[in-house]
Amino acid sequence: MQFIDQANIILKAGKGGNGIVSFRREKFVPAGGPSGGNGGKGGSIILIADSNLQTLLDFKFNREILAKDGIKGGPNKRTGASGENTILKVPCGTQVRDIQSGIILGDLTQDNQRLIVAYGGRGGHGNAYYLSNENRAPESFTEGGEGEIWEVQLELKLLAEVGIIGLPNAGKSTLISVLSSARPKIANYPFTTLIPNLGVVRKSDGNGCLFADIPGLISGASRGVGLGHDFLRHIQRTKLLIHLIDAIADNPIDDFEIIEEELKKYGNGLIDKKRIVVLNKIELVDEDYLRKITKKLENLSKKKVFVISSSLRKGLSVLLSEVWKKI
Ligand SMILES: Nc1nc2c(ncn2[C@@H]2O[C@H](COP(=O)(O)OP(=O)(O)OP(=O)(O)O)[C@@H](O)[C@H]2O)c(=O)[nH]1
Ligand SMILES: [Mg+2]
Repeated sequence: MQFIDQANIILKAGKGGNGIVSFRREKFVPAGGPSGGNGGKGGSIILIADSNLQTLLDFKFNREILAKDGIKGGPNKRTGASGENTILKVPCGTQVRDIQSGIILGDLTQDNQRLIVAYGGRGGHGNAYYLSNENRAPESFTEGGEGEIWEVQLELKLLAEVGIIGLPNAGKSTLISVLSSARPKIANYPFTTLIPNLGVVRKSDGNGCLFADIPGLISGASRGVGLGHDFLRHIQRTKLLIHLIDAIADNPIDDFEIIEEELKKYGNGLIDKKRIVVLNKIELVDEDYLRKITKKLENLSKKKVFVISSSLRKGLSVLLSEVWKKI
């Protein structure tokens, strides 16, 4: 499945129903008064966040969304029925932006949070509304108002608190699979993962914390090379990054610097995110070498470097306690 995290849609709210002109015609009442009713309101378009949804896929093929028009007024001062509202479910974390002005109309982060985007038109007045002492038989009425039309961009930003980043094949998917119940594909070649995987990691108090395995970061990602640029956007909302480095890479120090450089170049404050630097696959290198690169990385990053083996599940609890401390 393709990972859709942006969709442009047009929302057209319903038109209000027209008011009508009519006069009472009753037996024994020679000149009935005006009785034209008002039109009903047009339906609005309302977005609701739903925590069961993960993507904006539903909107890819459904670009124009309508709400029902209000019904025109009836005789005997009957108001027409309002048009039904259209309710659109979106994943939690969807931001709604007006394309024309660029203004953010709302940010749907909580389950069930609602945002009325396009308001339905008001109903028109029937001639009964215009009855006055000066005019006992008004023939005026108004048409229903047009519904609002908004062209909006929906953008889903993952709401993971912790992002796992690193070059392809560093072991990001393996790490999320041993920490959570996520079961992403794992293989010994780069670009196995094409969309971010999410997994809930349990703390000792039982509360969950959402981790994301962010794939596709390579040199040039911040300029749009590869898939990584799309995913750098997701990183913006994480509180903490785990920067995973493959200890058996040709040059783990260069690998570290490549990712750091992309964070810096992307801007948007990514380089200031809290980070934990982690060397993975440590059972495959000898201790002297491990000590040497750990030291180099610590000097370079000015942070304590954690060493783990995801496959052997070594060093994970020490790493997690550091994560909980940092968020
Ligand atoms: N020996 C060893 N192998 C590991 C360890 N962690 C991951 N691997 C292996 O490294 C390879 C890549 O792991 P993935 O988890 O797919 O790596 P990734 O970072 O998700 O890679 P992409 O999705 O391509 O970006 C797989 O063959 C894993 O089995 C580890 O701690 N020790
Ligand atoms: Mg992967």
